Formats: sequence, C-alpha cells, structure tokens
Amino acid sequence: VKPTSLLNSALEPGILKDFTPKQLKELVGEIRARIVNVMAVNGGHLASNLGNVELSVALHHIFSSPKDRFIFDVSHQTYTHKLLTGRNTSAFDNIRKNRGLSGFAHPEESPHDHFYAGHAGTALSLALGLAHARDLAKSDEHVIPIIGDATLTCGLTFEALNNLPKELKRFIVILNDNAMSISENVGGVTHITEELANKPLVETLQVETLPSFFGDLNLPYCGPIDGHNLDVLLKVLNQAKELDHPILLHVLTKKGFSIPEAEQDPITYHGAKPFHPTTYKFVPNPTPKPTFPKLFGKKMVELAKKDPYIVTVSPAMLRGSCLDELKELFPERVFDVGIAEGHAVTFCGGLAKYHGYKVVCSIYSTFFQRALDNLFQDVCLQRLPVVFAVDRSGLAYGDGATHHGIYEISFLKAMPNMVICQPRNGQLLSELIEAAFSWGRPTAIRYPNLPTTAPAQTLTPRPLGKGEILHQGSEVLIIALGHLYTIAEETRLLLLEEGIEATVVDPIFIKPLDTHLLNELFETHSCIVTIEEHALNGGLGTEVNTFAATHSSQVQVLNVGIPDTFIEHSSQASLLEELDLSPARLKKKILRHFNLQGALK
Ligand SMILES: Cc1ncc(C[n+]2csc(CCOP(=O)(O)OP(=O)(O)O)c2C)c(N)n1
Repeated sequence: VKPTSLLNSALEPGILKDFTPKQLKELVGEIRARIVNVMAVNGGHLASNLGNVELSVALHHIFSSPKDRFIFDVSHQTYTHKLLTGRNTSAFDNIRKNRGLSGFAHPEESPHDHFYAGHAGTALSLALGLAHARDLAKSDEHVIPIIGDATLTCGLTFEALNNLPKELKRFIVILNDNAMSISENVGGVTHITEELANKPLVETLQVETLPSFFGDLNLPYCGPIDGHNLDVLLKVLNQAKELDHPILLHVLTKKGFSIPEAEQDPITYHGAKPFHPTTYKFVPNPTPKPTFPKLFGKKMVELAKKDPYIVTVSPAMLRGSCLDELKELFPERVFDVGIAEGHAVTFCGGLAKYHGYKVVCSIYSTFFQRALDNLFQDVCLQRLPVVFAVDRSGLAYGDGATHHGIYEISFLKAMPNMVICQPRNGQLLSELIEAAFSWGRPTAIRYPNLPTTAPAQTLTPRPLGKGEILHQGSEVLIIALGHLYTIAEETRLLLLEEGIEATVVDPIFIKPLDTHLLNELFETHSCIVTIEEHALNGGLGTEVNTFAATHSSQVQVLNVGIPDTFIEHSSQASLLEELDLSPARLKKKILRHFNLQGALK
C-alpha cells in the first residue's frame, strides 16, 4: 500500500462516507504525515492542524459537506478539511505561497468553505445567521460551527451565544478545546472549560440536563469527549445529528498531537517556521537580523526596567509581538486580555486615566480594526495618551487578505488628536517609542514584521511631526513610508542612471504631516511620488494629495501603494512586484507617469 493511497482516494467527502472505521484511522495517519511534510517546507499553523485531524475526518464522515455547513472559527485549522474536499493537490504543497492554497478558509477555493475567516470569534454569529436563514427557507441541513477554546475569550462569541434560541435545530457547536490560545489561554472563562474538561470523558451522547454554563445559555452540553478517539467521535456525532435542539460538543484535543516536540511546545509550533520533517528541528535562519517586533519587545524590557509606570496590554498576541520576556520579568505590568481587541483598547483607557501610568497597547494592525469605536470614545475622546504599537502593519504575505495590515491609517487619522508615525528602522522605532510618551497624545507607531537594523546606543529625541530628508536631489521627490525607504533609495539609484536626481524623504509622521518640510520641497520639486504598504484609499498618499491640493505651486503627485481591491497571499517579492513597489517597477512607473522617458539614455 502506498503511504498516501487512502488520502489520494478520499479526494471528495462523498467517497469518505464508504470508508470503514479502520480505513478512517489509517487515513488519519496519512493526513498527519501529509500535513507535516508540507508544513516542514512551507511553515504554517502546524500544532492546531495536527490537533483536529480525527475531528475533521469524523465530521466529514458523518455529515455531508457542503450541504451541511462546517464553519471554522479563525479557520487556521482547516488543513484536514481542505485535504478531504478535493484539495489534496499541488496547490496544497504550495499552501500560503504564490498560487498555492490559502492557509485559511477561502470560498473561492472550494464550495466547502463558506466564509473567509482569519479574525477570531466570528463562527458562532455566522453560523447562527445561516441557521436562521435556513429555517426561514424551510431547509434541513446541519450548521456546525467549530470553535476553539480561545474563541470563548471573544466578546463576539458571547454576543452570539446570547442570541441562541433553545429550539434551534440541526445546530451543533463543536468546542475544540486544546486548552491553548496561541499562548496559554487566559481569563475566567478558561476556568469554566478547564473544570468541564476535568470531568470523566463521555463515550456516547449524554446531554447534560443539570444547570450548567452553556445549558443556561440555551446550549445543552455534552462532554468532555476525547478528540483523538475516532470511534467515540463517530458515535457521538452520529447521535448528535438526530437531536431536535442545539448542542455543544466539548471535544478535547491536543495541539501538535503525535509530534512530541510540538505537543511540548505548542506555542512555538502554532505558527511554525519551516522545520526538518523527521527531527522537527527548525531550519536555522542563515542571516538572523532583528525584526521590528523583536526590537519592540527588547525596547519594552529596557523601558519597563527603568520606569515602574510602564504597563503593556496585548490581546492574545504576546508571542507574536515579542512580549514573552517582558511578561516573564514584569508579570504584573503586562496584561494579556485574550482575543478581545475592543476590550484591550477600552481597558487601556482605564489604565491611562489613572494618573501617571504610561500605557502601551501592542496590537496587530489587522485586529486593531475590531476596536475602532473603543479607540474613538474610550481613548481619543477622553484625550488619553495611550501608545499603540501597531504590529504587522503592511502586507501579511503568507496569511493573505484577512491579515494584511493596510487599513489602519485610514481609520486612525479620522480621530482628532491622534498621532500616526512609522519608523524606517530599529533606531527610529526606539526613538519614537521613547518620544511618544512626551507628546501627551494617543499615538500609533506602526511597523511590519520584517528584519531591520538594530538601534545604535545614542538616540535622538524625536520632535512631533517632523520628517527627514534622506537624500537631497531635485525635480523628483519620493516620499517613502517606513521600511520602504530602502525601495526608495534603490529607485533613486536607478533613476540616477537615467540622469535624474531624486530626493528621498521619510515623512516619519502621517499625522501630523510635516507640512513645513513639504512646503519647502514642493517649491523645488514638481514630480512627487508617495510609496507605502497601506491602502491608497486613506493612506499617506491621500494625506499628501490633500496637502498638495492646497499648495500654490504646480505639483503632480503619483501615489503607489495598495489599490482598492483585496490582496491574496503571496511571497513578499511577488506582491511588491505586482504593486509596483519593486525598485525596477517603481522606476518605470515614475518615468512613465511624469513623462520623463525623454530622460532615458
Ligand atoms: C480577532 C483576532 N485576534 C487575534 C487573532 C490571532 N490568533 C490566531 S489563532 C489564535 C488562537 C486561537 O486559539 P483557539 O481558537 O483556541 O484555536 P487553536 O489554535 O488553539 O486550535 C489567535 C489569538 C485572530 N486570529 N483574530
């Protein structure tokens, strides 16, 4: 028997229905091997995907997707589901890469994926909406939201639970409980699931009738169920299918199941880097350079050591935001509030109101979107000087459309008083963090998860709203946001080959924009180029255009950034190329746009 024979024959879920339990178990092993082999090369969400193989196989065996609808929360754990729904192809080999599958649910990939997902806590609300529409349409399919234990730290999940009618039929909530978020799960709700998980395992459907946390919310409970026992899963799901009321099945799984290294360190293997397929050791990075998030984490340790008033808040992203060391050294001054961005921001408002505390909210750009109103009312309107370290700003190459951090300038700049800045390197990151506390205004410091240079020992104090000329030329002015100054520099050199001497400016601040500097430069330059890893709608370019419209001299502005469309996952190089953000493409675009071709040799 070839090692992948069953998996190869299980291309569609219909075929899976005829598999015997023995074959299903064999299939589970094949799927794990397939996931490990691909993740070893590409990296990806290894631990969560190894944890739910039995569960996903059982769901596909018992139910009929896509008629019955599986709604995965976050959907980073859909690899088995993908393999069982016609996607065990070369596109799976290239998952998260150019022309490969998405690492998340993706409706354009397959009718078995009903929603795009990537931001946590949406599955219950989406599933409830579907189930209500199904009932209005008098249809009879099952709706099955599959949520992680960390989903229960999202307010959105509770809003959905609060709306669950007790007579809702064919609604099976699968709580895939591996006791972990990315880091350890946090908060009071964790104690509820822990307590339930410690009860004796059930091996058949037993609907709890005693008052219970979920039962009181109209969601009868069954569990805990061993999520790696396929026979039990098949039995319980089969029985749950026949119920005439909603049910929550509490399924216990282990992150990284079957690989001891991943089981022991599920945090590192959550979003795993490429690793050796048999030793599971990570492939060493040949040229390790510090990244913006790493330098941020280091800076926070340095500041917290000096200043007992520094407090930091993270919504469930301590590891990704490089705050583990800070948390270890100053546990009482670092708050992981769970997957609760709205609460994180409002909570920061509370912390900052208490006289003297310097509050840093470390938050991914894409998840900051959740907290817009909290930012407006509970921080900005209160005139509280919270510093937002906006991580993963820019394109989230492998993660794709759900994760790009390319919208936050547009909503942040609508807030009166807000400061928005972006450092081009580690030195500036350090200087901006230090300076931000002196400005006394809510401040967003945005940076990508990219390598950069470490700061030197001496730091320059950074005045609010001051940009910097990095290279003085004439005629063409390139205003480059943050790390893109390297692209601007390389483009400048390419333009020089054509006899064009461009000026390169780092605005540092998007709000307040350095209008004084721009005023001067607009007098001596007629071709203005803005480049940014942000949506063109509402980004740096828009700010510069608004300024240019009020300026007396005749300048033409070319904005280069992300167009008004959703951007799929791909490699950094190919995305930058497509967006004309590679030096060669940018040079061509500049020459064409300003009709400078005459300058070509
Ligand atoms: C709104 C939002 N905030 C943060 C994240 C980052 N994130 C991705 S997966 C994850 C943990 C998910 O844990 P759980 O739902 O229990 O699933 P598991 O990976 O443990 O299977 C987090 C915090 C996110 N996807 N969405």
